[in-house]
Amino acid sequence: MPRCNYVLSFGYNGDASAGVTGVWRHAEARSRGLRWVQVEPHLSITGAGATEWVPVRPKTDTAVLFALLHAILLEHDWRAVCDVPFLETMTSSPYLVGPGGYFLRDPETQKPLVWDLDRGRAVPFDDPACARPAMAGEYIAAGVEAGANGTRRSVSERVRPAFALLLDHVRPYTPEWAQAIADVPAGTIRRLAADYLAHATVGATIEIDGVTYPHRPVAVVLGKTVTNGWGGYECCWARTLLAALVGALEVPGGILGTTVRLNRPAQNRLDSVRPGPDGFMDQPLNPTGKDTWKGAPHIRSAYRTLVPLAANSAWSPALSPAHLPWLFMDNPPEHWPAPTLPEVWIIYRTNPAISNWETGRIERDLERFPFVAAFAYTQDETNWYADLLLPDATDIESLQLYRVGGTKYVEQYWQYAGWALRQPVGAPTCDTRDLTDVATELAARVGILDGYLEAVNRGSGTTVPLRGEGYDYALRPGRLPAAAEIWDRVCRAATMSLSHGRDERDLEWFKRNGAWFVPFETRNYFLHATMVAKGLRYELPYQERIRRIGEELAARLHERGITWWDVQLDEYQPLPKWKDFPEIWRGTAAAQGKDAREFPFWLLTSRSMQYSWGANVSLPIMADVAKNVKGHFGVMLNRGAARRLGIGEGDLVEIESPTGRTRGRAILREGVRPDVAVALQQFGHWATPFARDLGMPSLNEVASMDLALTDATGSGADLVPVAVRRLS
Ligand SMILES: Nc1nc2c(c(=O)[nH]1)N[C@H]1C(S)=C(S)[C@@H](COP(=O)(O)OP(=O)(O)OC[C@H]3O[C@@H](n4cnc5c(=O)[nH]c(N)nc54)[C@H](O)[C@@H]3O)O[C@H]1N2
Ligand SMILES: Nc1nc2c(c(=O)[nH]1)N[C@H]1C(S)=C(S)[C@@H](COP(=O)(O)OP(=O)(O)OC[C@H]3O[C@@H](n4cnc5c(=O)[nH]c(N)nc54)[C@H](O)[C@@H]3O)O[C@H]1N2
Ligand SMILES: [Mo]
Repeated sequence: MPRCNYVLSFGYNGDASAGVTGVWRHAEARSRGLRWVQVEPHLSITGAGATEWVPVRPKTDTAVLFALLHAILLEHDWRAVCDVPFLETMTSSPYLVGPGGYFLRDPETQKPLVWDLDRGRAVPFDDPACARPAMAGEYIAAGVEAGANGTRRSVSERVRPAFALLLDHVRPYTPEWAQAIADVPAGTIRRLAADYLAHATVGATIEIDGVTYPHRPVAVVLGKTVTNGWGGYECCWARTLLAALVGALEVPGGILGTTVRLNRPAQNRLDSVRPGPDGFMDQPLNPTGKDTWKGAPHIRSAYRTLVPLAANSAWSPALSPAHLPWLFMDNPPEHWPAPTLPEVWIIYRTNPAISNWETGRIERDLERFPFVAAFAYTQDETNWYADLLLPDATDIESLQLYRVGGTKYVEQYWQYAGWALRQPVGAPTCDTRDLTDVATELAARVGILDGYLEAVNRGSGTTVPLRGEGYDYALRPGRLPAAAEIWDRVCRAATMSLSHGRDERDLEWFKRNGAWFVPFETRNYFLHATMVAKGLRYELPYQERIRRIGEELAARLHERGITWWDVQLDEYQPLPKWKDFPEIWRGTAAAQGKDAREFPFWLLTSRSMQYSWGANVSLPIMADVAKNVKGHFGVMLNRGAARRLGIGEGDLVEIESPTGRTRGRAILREGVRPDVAVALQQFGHWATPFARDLGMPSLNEVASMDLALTDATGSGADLVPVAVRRLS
């Protein structure tokens, strides 16, 4: 955002969801002339501040993105408008693809081959003498294709560069085709493509901290209903490719990542750039080989078994299909471990009985759990089912040192990085304990204290290893350290590691000063220079590995007789295709023996700046602020559509899906598509004080938990086909 001039946002609602930093950055950028196009079915807070609102049909973003690719690649002269040197040297574009759909490789070195136009023959991708690799055309070349499960196949026939396959791939996706699907005029799509290219300034450079970078001030950003569920993979591929086409990946002005979540080391993006196979930046996927696949789920959400893309870091469980265990509780699928009830279920700072889909099912299962313990500061819908309620020491009653600065969060981009302390601001109001003390004592009582202390020494839960070069604050085995002692050691290790041994700050220092920083150079924002220095490429546009792991995962699952993940397996395509994504959600009706035409609206959700998930819904002051912002507290409907249904402002309406019902007051607006209804955040509380009196509808009461709505990455999306009617 500090350097971007043109944003195409598909449902990214950053003026509500990106915190005060995001709002401030957007405002600063607009005042220096940033253009922001919001493609989204309703006019969100972010759309309201944008240059233009494009009201797209829900779950059809893939079509618009594919048509943008079509317009750029086939209606413009791609050699003139794209960043061809970037595509040639930093992507898989020139890699030759054989008839089997795998890269053509040198039989000896196994390196992927490119076609050298000057020498008229295939050479390894990293041949320094190859100045002009072919991007288009068809060539006769010999080599091997390395397929799934170690298969090798010799090839001596027509092969094509990946980029040529891309050109063919997007040919059917014309703006007119997209218009019919997404309800976005073909002319608009063409104009957006041209504006995107005009703002990309391909060829321009900028100097930052003495380093010369490409300057590509354009970005395509995606919101969570677009990146999640069916269509998410296709949208992520298309938007990253749109960046790659103009060289706007990880350069000033373009798309940048935030904290590393899957690749190690987790705290340093530049160091996480490492060589992987075939000249690409490493991206470790969960193995799918016959001897390496994790056939027995090690965790109920089974991400190492079903989702190679989720990798295996501390963050991976958060990306995993966490609804599957709930879904399988009653109807376990074939050839899968029999479901068991958790003997003890401990819940802390989450409220699945409100925030998960199909909340009724969650509650039925909670009733069956033999023992539920909840840390809580107020009653809520999940801890209603607890056998044991433990008063929690909340954020202002307990200790934690946490990372701040750098590029840690979306749109943060600080010139400093460091640590801040959260600490008690007064005496506890009741008999509470710091969760760190609870964890330590639990570890001791179940007999794993030393293992627990060693995990803390390694940095588990804090991200700070307590041993490092020139310091050792490790906890010794056999003794129960108090929370303050643990955090004192974390404070010292955190400051010593970030200052390379120059500064040691203890807990007392942090209690007095609050936070501690070192400079964070702007060049640390961008991976580009590191990618160039290490000679690495992005695995785009052709994702050979996706095809291979898809075939391998299919083989592994089928060897076990598992066929219920077959639809998900279809998604492993090296160049993803359009599927009728909205139809997947409409299919819920038929599965329930109902007619999809009875549910002509889409119920969507959107973030409210005033609410943090459901964490502060019990605070009257938040409602007091929120009621001044459009959308609180009811269901937003298009004014004309409401009139046709006889619904007036403030009328009580019922929202019905094939699987459930919810109700709320109508809020009429022009800024909602006529086929859309919007209910902010996750509400529908019945136990949480104050929130239970707000009368907000709940999307999760009408959403269904369903394998058919789960994509290959194990995710679903917060949207439901519904009927809307007035209640008398
Ligand atoms: N204030 C506040 N900030 C938050 C949070 C919070 O609870 N409160 N939660 C945080 C978390 S955990 C998350 S995941 C992020 C989410 O942040 P965002 O991804 O920005 O998410 P939302 O506002 O939930 O959804 C964005 C928009 O998606 C649109 N939408 C729905 N369906 C479609 C579709 O098919 N296509 C398109 N183009 N748009 C669609 C809706 O109109 C909605 O306005 O926010 C984070 N920030
Ligand atoms: N309808 C709908 N559903 C959604 C979404 C949506 O946009 N729409 N978004 C989805 C997304 S992206 C996410 S990330 C999830 C988030 O959903 P959850 O992770 O379930 O988050 P919250 O609803 O905030 O639940 C937090 C609970 O912790 C309690 N709590 C708050 N502070 C404290 C504290 O200090 N100590 C203790 N012990 N408890 C505390 C609150 O009372 C609240 O009940 O929701 C998902 N569900
Ligand atoms: Mo989220």
